[in-house]
Amino acid sequence: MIDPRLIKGTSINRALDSKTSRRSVLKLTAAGSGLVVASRYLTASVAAQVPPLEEKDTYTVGFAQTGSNNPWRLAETKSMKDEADKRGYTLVQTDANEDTAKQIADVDSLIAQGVDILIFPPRESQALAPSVMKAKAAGIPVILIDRDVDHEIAKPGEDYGAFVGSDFVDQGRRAAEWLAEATGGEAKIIELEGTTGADPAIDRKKGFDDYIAGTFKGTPTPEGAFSGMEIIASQTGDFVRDTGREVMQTLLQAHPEVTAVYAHNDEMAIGAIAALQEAGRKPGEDIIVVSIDGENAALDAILDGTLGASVESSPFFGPIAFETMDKYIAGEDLPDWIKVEDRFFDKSNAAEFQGKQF
Ligand code: GYE
Repeated sequence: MIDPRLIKGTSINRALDSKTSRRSVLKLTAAGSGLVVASRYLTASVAAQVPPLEEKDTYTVGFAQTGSNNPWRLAETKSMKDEADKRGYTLVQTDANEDTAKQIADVDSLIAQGVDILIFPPRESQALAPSVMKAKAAGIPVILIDRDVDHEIAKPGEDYGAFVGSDFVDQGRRAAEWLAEATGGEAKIIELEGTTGADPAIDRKKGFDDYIAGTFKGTPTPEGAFSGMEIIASQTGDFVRDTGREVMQTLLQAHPEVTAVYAHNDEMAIGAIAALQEAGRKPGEDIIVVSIDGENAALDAILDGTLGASVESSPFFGPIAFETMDKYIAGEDLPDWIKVEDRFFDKSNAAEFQGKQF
């Protein structure tokens, strides 16, 4: 089934009188007869559409990063900075130190500074949605990258330009599919979840759990339910290596019968592998581990046999984020979701990518 978010194309000028685009409004303005049109457009329907962004030589882009505590975050920040530098744009960066309240305050301060546009990953999908609405109210366009907000509170195409990111539900499904194959459909699984309330944690859990239960995105899978695969415990490790390790230590004591681990990111998987080894268990042999991200350390772990596979989740958002911004400026129709395609790493190809990731 096609995700409805993909088919529902949206126009950033949606609220303009049917076929009138912002471009034509600007042209009319230039011709000296646009004021009436422009003001009608503002008064009649400003609430239903995202703010326009004028064409300029350079821009100040607000980038509110969630933190810098793992290689994925550092790679994402570098990718944004490199692309901004390449274009001669100013990137105003903030770092929330993985504190949601701080990220909300950071976005407030970027709005107060009057940046031209905000491009950022909302740490939690509900908590950061009001920040998107605040930016809109201040006339500052928003493009979300990497993580999305709750569409009940803020809507792509209406409140923000678009979401640019991976299909997290599908990442979860791919991890489950690999694990089902690797374990012959027999596994007692400990699941280490990402940050509670974060879009990738919610969807990676959904894709994995649903696939094992025999459904995917609400549709029964041809494979059906895997009755021999059981999630014996599922707890957050906050996407952090040390937390993954600590949570694994605790869960291992309560569930020594574990035979598989699904971690929502590589960092937690690496932490879990350390905990298993400290407890005298053999990850890769008596416990099969699968995770998501495709970072260099994960490729190393695949090659040393402790990690089974990692579904890629690319952090390299700079080029695609700024391309999306170009389209936004040009007044092009943007889909609600600009999907990033991800690869898959296991022992068949890990050597080829070793050291080339992040
Ligand atoms: O998997 C993880 C990071 O939001 C997709 O967040 C991202 C996730 C990524 O902390 O490593």
